Amino acid sequence: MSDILIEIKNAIIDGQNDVVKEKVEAALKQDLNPADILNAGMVEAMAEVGQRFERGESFVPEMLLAARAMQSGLALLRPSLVKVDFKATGKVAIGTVKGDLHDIGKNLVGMMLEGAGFEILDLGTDVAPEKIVAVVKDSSPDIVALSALLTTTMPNMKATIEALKTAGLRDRVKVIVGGAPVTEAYAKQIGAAGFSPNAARAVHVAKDLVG
Ligand code: B12
Repeated sequence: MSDILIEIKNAIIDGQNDVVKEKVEAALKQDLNPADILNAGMVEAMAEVGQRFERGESFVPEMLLAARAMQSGLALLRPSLVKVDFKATGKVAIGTVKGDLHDIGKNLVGMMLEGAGFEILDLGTDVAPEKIVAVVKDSSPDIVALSALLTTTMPNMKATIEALKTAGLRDRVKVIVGGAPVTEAYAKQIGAAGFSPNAARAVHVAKDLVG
């Protein structure tokens, strides 16, 4: 892995906002592939931060600083990731489920879908099933994309699908799900139309559903 990617990864882990910005800018100037900067540098860093948290070597403040540094880097990568290819059309309402505040993965999926030509309605984090029902009624998205990073909030994906059923809207929209603890098997079990373990594949899943 190139030195600059290692530097980006370490700066995110250490929550060094300014260093991340400087290094991501430098990497882009060196014409490094934005997908490599994202995956090898940035996403890897968040995985490492999670492992340290799990081992009791770092705590919520460190995760927050790393998340802030990650978001700064992502903002700089955004223009390269969102070069719109107008082939796909469709509207995606995306949000992190109720009780869950993790939004980095959701934002990335939103950016990649936007880059693939989808119109994105970003509902933010901690989105209750009733809110999704209201959005499907009022804005008629083709796809609802739900993110969850906690095993305790994953059941709110199921609750959202149930709420859509109860409101008689289940057939009007395709629900796709993702997030670190979510699996293909879980997606099937709750009746979701699609799942992806990452943002790049989420684009293919979404395109297949509207195609
Ligand atoms: C950063 C972080 C935080 C930050 C979040 C900041 C933010 N703005 O998002 C803060 C500090 C707020 C935080 C808080 C907490 N966190 Co936290 N956090 C993380 C961490 C380190 C990184 C998450 C991340 O951004 N990953 C990078 C992104 C790019 O990856 P991703 O989210 O998985 O997304 C990718 C895919 O999953 C997929 N995807 C994601 N969403 C979607 C949606 C769709 C539709 C599709 C198709 C695909 C898809 O595509 C994405 C891009 O490739 C993870 C560790 C980890 N390994 O996940 C822990 C982690 C998720 N957190 C954890 C915990 C326990 C907590 C807290 C409960 C801690 C506490 N005691 O307070 C709180 C809960 C707060 C809440 N109510 O939500 C645990 C969860 C354990 C579990 N099994 O439930 C983890 C796994 C850490 C650990 N190893 O223990 N956290």
